[in-house]
This record gives sequence, C-alpha cells and structure tokens, in this order.
Amino acid sequence: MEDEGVPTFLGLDQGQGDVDIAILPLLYELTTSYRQGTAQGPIACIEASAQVELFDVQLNEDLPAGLSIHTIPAWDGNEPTLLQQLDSLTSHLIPWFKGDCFPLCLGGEHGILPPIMEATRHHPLVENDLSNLTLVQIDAHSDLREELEGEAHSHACAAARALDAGVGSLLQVGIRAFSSEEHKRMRTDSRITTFFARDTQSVRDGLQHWDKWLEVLSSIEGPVHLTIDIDGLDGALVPATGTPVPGGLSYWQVEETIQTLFNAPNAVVVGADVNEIGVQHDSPLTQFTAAMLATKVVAAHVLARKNGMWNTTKEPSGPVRSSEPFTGFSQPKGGE
Ligand SMILES: [Mn+2]
Repeated sequence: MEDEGVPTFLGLDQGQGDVDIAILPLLYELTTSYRQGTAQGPIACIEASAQVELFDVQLNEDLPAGLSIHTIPAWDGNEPTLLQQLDSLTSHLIPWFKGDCFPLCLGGEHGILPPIMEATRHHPLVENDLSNLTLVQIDAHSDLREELEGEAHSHACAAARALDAGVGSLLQVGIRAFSSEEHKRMRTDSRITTFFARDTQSVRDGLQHWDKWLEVLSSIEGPVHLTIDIDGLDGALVPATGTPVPGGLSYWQVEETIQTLFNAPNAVVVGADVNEIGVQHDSPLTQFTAAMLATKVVAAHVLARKNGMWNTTKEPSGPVRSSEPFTGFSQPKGGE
C-alpha cells in the first residue's frame, strides 16, 4: 500500500496488520473565502511531520509506542457537485470511524466537519445518535452562520451544520471573529458553550477563564470529537491558514486543551481533525505547527489507550435512538 516516495505521518513505516490510528489527509477545498491553498495543506503537514520529535514527554515513550499508525491515501475527490463531494468524503471516512481504530483527519477546509459528523454516527458509542456526542471546537471563528454567500456548506457554517446533524453539545474556544447572527446563536442555543479569546487571553484575568475552560473539558461525559481549526491559534503561528486572525490561543493552550480532554475521566475522544492547514512557502511554520498539534493528538490518544481509557464498546442501552436515517448530502431528506 505504501508507494515509494509517498510521505507518511512522522516518517513512520506503515504498520502491518490492524490499523490502530488512521491518519486521513482530506484534500478538500471549495469555499475558503480569503485565500486558496488549504487543499495541499494536509500533504505539507505530513511532510513537515517528519521533523517532529517522536518522543512525547507525557507518554514517556517514542511514537508509535507499539501501535500501528497508518497514513491513508489522500481523499482528493472530483465529483461534479459540492453535495456529491460531501457524500464521497463521508463514504471515504466511514470505515475508519467504527470504533476499532482512532481516526485523525487532516484538512482541508473546515467544510470537512459535516462529513466527519456523519461518519461518527457509525461509532459504537454514538449509536447513530449524535446527541450523544460532544464536539470540542478550537477556532477563531464560531462557524455558526446559516450560510455564507448563499452556500450553507461553507467552512463558515461548519459548526451550524454539525448542530443541524444533531450534535448534543458544542464547546468552543479561541473564538474572536463572528457576526451578530452568530453572536446571538452563541447566547441563545443551550447546546453551545463558548469561551471567547477576549476572555481567555485577557491580560488582567485570562487565567480565571482558562481554568474554567479546563474544568468544563474535564467534566465531559461520553463520546467526544475534537475539531482543531488551526486559526484558533494566534495568527502569528499559522500565517498560511485560510483566514489568520490575531489575538488567538498560544501553542501551549492548545496542547493543554488536548491533554485535558484526553484525560477527562468520563469522556472518550472517538476522533479528531486538524483543519484549514495552509502551505507556507517562506518558512514551514504553519504546516509544522499543524504537524506538532496532530502529533500531540496522537500521543494523547496513545496515552489514554495505555491508561485503559479507550473503551469503545458499550453494552446496548436499548433500542437505537435515531431520529431520521441519513440519506446523504446529495439526496433529499425523506418526505421532502
Ligand atoms: Mn473553522
């Protein structure tokens, strides 16, 4: 499966047999508003990951730490319509979201999130009911628009579409760019908890807000998906992302978020993505920052697994609670 010359995550040999961790590059870019270039970001990130240290200090071991980490061939769909592309992405992802391996998607613009949510329905802890799922979103933007320039599947609507799909709880951090419509939604939708960068990065009392964020993460129960839009970091660290924004999270805050989440005693992180990775040409900083975070996610997953916190099978809790079968992005919903 490994082609000569195709880069692998961390430069690791592809493991034999079962896949424990699947690295899924998704070369998806349709709607990024400000710049172009997020489609090639995942490959640049994988190339940059060859320079990341394999030793993780919390894990106290070199990756892959006895597990098999596979870099899956990139999804690079060319279906004629946006909705058919989303369906193609969903089909590509489903086999990796069934609970027997940990999927880490590399994007590509944030529009990959709705297909990731649809794939996550197949996870045994989610049981086809996304109201069981907590979505943790690191982002500069709340991504809660109903549409951007007439497009409901724009990257600027990723979190709104995840809520439409039925996600039970959305926890956001790093947020500092949003419309009045989004601001209203953040204040009125009881499923959403937003930690604004203005508060967590405040020179005067940022630490109080940050401690609260970590407390909220520690108290999550049940399955979780972590979506990291790298523009949640301060723009200085990720200048080649689609829409870099000043005033964002430090590298260590994102690392602490990852560690705290994977350590939460009653939560299971069932999947993650690092998205809006751009290709920086004057320096590899953007793609290297993304590679560092992706590596931290993998190391935190491995540590959780070694600590017995990767229990993805669940006793059936009664009939599967599914509101409506999902028929695909490009198929009309039943009854319409
Ligand atoms: Mn986003």
